[in-house]
Amino acid sequence: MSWRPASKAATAHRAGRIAIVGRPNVGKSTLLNRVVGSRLSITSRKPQTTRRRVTGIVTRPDAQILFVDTPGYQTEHRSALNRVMNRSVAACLREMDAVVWVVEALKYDENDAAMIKLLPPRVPAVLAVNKTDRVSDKRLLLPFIERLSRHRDFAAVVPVSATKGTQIDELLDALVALLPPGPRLYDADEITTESERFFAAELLREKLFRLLGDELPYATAVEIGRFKLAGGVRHIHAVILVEKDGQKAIVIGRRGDKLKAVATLARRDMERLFGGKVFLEVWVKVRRGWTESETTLKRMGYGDQ
Ligand SMILES: Nc1nc2c(ncn2[C@@H]2O[C@H](COP(=O)(O)OP(=O)(O)OP(=O)(O)O)[C@@H](O)[C@H]2O)c(=O)[nH]1
Ligand SMILES: [Mg+2]
Repeated sequence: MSWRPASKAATAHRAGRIAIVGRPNVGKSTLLNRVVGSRLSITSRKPQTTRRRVTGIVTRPDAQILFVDTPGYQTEHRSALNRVMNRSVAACLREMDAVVWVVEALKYDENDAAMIKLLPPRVPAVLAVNKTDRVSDKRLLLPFIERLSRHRDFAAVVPVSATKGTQIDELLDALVALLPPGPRLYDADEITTESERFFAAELLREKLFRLLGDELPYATAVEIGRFKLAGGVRHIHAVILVEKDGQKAIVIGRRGDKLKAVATLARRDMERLFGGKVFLEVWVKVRRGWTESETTLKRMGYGDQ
């Protein structure tokens, strides 16, 4: 039994799930990393970096939010992989207490339009206008926001900058207000529900997105084989999959230079995230047409989250 002042009793603790959705490249993963305060979700300058949902946990005294970063929703590219990614966004929306729809300041295209149509009317939505640091004349934001607000009755509209951290607390306050009352679902110090295996594969994929040319990242995937913790060291065996022999040669590079750079950068990030030494072995293999076969994608674990 404890006595609490009336004001505190009135603000019940809240908890729930919030999806971060939007077209590719608007900064959804950067936003997830910003709210969680850790680099959980991989990012790059190239669209469609995120392929699977990534959950990050934010714990405040008044609330616990499970943020779910999702693949960018787009309708131009129609491979089996793209279909699976789009389906994953649509499926996840049904399980959410609220959504934050991310757009890029002053940019609105047909993918944004397709995304907003997908938002279920019964799920409350907050509009986050990201990359405001790029807008020198902030007066331009108001007509842009007004235009978007015609599409839907948003619970709140918050201009933010995920890279600079501007207005992030305002965004979190607006989102917490939409959550149902309830206790914490996870311990206060937990930041994710994903496995170390998942992060190992993703960190390698991030380096492929960052170090390879414009097309090749889209033909690559990463699978983790052996993952063993022994004597405080993680021994990780990873395979980079490509679609063609020629692509394999490029990923490996002259005298193995490219592969070495990819593996070194990924290993350093893994060591930082896992807080321990990593011994990483990486191979490159050809799996023909993996982006075009739903059966292969299913076997690879895509789309079954
Ligand atoms: N200037 C600026 N750039 C940003 C901001 N947020 C993200 N970016 C950049 O935008 C690019 C895309 O960011 P991501 O977080 O990977 O975008 P995403 O929406 O997750 O993209 P997909 O996973 O491909 O759908 C990266 O180069 C980020 O650094 C921001 O607030 N300001
Ligand atoms: Mg992303």
